Amino acid sequence: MSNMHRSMHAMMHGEASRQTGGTTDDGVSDDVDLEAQTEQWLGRTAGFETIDDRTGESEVVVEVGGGSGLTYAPAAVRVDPGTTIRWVWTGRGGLHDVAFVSAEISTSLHGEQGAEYTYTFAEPGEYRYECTPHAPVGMRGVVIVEENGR
Ligand SMILES: [Cu+2]
Repeated sequence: MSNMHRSMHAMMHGEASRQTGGTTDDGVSDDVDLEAQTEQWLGRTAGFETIDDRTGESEVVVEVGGGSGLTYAPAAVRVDPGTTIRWVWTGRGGLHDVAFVSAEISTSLHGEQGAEYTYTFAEPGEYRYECTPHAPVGMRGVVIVEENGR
């Protein structure tokens, strides 16, 4: 593992706050809020076609710079709690990072093939992230962590 991996993991550990929707004044539940937020997020996500169901897997690889280079691939994954996501830079599309929306944390920018970053999602929730330089062109992703595959 690189130093980048270790330091980022330490930095993120315990800090990647769960994205909770909260309860709105009109009584809309957390779940509905989260689904609406994720739906809106994915509507503006480049390369998004469907949420990739990866429940049952302990580790899932997401390409940073998938396709022509300005997407995460797959952009949306559904996983079980305790699953490790491994973001692997493809070397395509220039400099990318992985910046979580709900927490003031992000990886460094990398352009080189083979850079990687891992994070294990212990808690159920919907974790949206984006690439800082390419957010305006829809380089976004989401990790949906659900108990019992729902
Ligand atoms: Cu990017």
